[in-house]
Amino acid sequence: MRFIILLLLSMISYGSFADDGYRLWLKYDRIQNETLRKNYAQKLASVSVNFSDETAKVTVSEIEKATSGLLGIKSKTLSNTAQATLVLKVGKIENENPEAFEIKSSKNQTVIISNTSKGVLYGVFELIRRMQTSESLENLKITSAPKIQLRMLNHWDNNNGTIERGYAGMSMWKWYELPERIDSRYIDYARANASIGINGTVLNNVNASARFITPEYLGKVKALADAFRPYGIKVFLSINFASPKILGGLKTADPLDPEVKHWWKSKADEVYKLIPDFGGFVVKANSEGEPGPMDFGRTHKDGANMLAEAIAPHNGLIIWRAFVYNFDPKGDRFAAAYNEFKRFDGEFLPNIIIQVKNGPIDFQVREPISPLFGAMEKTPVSMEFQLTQEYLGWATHWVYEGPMFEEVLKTDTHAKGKGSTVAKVIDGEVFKYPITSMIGVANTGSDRNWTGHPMAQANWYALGRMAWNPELTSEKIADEWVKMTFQSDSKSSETIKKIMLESREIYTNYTNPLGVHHVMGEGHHFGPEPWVEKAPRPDWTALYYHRADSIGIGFDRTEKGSNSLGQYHPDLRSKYSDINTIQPEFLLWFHHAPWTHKLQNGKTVWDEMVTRYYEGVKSVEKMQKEWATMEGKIDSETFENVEARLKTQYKEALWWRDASVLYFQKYSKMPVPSPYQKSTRTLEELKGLVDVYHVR
Ligand code: BDP
Repeated sequence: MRFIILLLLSMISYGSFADDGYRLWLKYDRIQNETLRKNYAQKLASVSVNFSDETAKVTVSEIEKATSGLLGIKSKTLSNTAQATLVLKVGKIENENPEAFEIKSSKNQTVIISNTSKGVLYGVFELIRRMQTSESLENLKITSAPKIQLRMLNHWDNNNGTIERGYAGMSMWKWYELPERIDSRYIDYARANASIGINGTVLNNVNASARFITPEYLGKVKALADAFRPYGIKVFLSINFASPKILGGLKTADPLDPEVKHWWKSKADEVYKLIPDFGGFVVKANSEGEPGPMDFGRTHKDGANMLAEAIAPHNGLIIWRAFVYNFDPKGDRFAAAYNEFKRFDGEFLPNIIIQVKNGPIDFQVREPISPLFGAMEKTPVSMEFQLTQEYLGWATHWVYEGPMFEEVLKTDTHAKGKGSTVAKVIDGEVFKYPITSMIGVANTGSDRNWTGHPMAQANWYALGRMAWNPELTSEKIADEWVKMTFQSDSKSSETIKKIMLESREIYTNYTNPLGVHHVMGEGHHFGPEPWVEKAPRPDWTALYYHRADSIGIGFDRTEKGSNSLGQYHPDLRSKYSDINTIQPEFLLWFHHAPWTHKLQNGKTVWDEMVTRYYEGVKSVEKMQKEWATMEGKIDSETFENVEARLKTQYKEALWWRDASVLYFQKYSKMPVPSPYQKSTRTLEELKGLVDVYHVR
């Protein structure tokens, strides 16, 4: 008996409840504060809905889930609008954006109204978020409209169930079960996306198998499109440019060939016959070995325009990726995308958007912005961020990407004078783009908690929130996410938020200090391999980027070097061009700095680099200590999961630090400054760790 009482008592504390993370930020556990709960319960006691499409059903079902979970009540559905405490209404509102909504509340009634049912669904999620984050529902007068039209995830999923650069299990799409079986996970995926305003999903890898547009697969894609539609989510597919050859048996895939054009037109017709609201095609062409128009002596413009023409009668979109770089021994990969696309500005058809990775190289933990933002005045460019942590420690490093997104979005391109931030370029304000989009390369997989590292859910959340409003701060987003995900006491929430906000800089310090970049393991992209000097292509080595020698380190992109800096507007360029005034975080992106060069804090480049590597590792220890205080404050399963991953992160941070310092020391020939101690491991030992960790 005594044992049972003790057991029950211990279960009352948060710590004994296991939570597998499946519910993401839509946790809906009972709100502990009774006054608040009662107040909300009054406001959600009854609901009336004036529309009856499939979105209405899922909207009401979401309210039911939230109220029964958060409040412990079952809202009554009333047909009498005057009596309902919550009114959901499709009707005309001032803001013409079809996804905009208003929430207005008086003492006895809260009204959520939008031009479309989808907008109402977004409004409902906003209301639920307010309850989850303990905000008042009194006297609301909210109008919210997304600043970016297309807010999407791109899954790099293959038809065989693997995920390119996926670290959370296998693909969620069970192609072999589709179209007959709709896994309930698809619905929860759609709910989660809708809750943060994501309205598009690219189902497959940009390195695309042509199979996805065969009749067999299109039937499966249709089943997913049907499942997502009530949640306002459109599906897109990545296509293989050589499909007319691979599937159609044509001799060529030349975009100017009449038969090829015809093939794509009928393919587009076939797709839209099945899925009338299909979003469009994403194309990775002539990049990293993928086929493209250049295989036939044509250009990106020719390829994109041909497809755009094929899909235009159906209002489809071509999302053409700017991630292209051909190795030029005298060139600089940094400059490749700009060189390829800037010259065609204004020559792309109106249903084309050029999708640009945030930085000029490839999803490094810190990159300056791609010079294409601010350069394309007549062709819309969109933002591609990477949620899956390919270069950010896979699933064992805790990196909240919000601050990185924010840093990029706030960067001023100066394209149309001061204040032409990347956010304002991609939301269309600066150049009046007719189409706008932000995409995140998804970090989801079949793992029960979706993202492998429980904290990586926050990156998915942040992408959606920032795509809705690119001016939201990463701090505000972290605050929401923590409150919704953990429903923890305020002190614990603050601790988690603090770790999140520091985590990206910490990772940067022990992996890529002062703007070192592309020094990760070759091919698999895990752990340090600054010593890679040979690879299938020189611009896949680390040496190409860090250029360490007896004099110094870093890539000179000033006029004296590759002059890639010249691709920025002069006012942005001047932020980076002077080695004495550049922000140290970007130093080695733009300068080959002598090891002995003094930074503004008086330290040499070498000493500062080493300091950052060592302080980075120390910060992981601090993260561990701070996390330890969460024991018993949040559910035990998440607590233990993160605790264990932090141990691995610490081990790997030490690896990064020691390998990098020992390797670069071969060039600097300078001692590890006190109080830091030189590693007792040898460089050879550290090089071998990649096999110990089984990552290749
Ligand atoms: C690189 C990845 C590669 C992707 C490529 C892309 O290593 O797997 O296919 O990006 O974005 O970073 O196309």
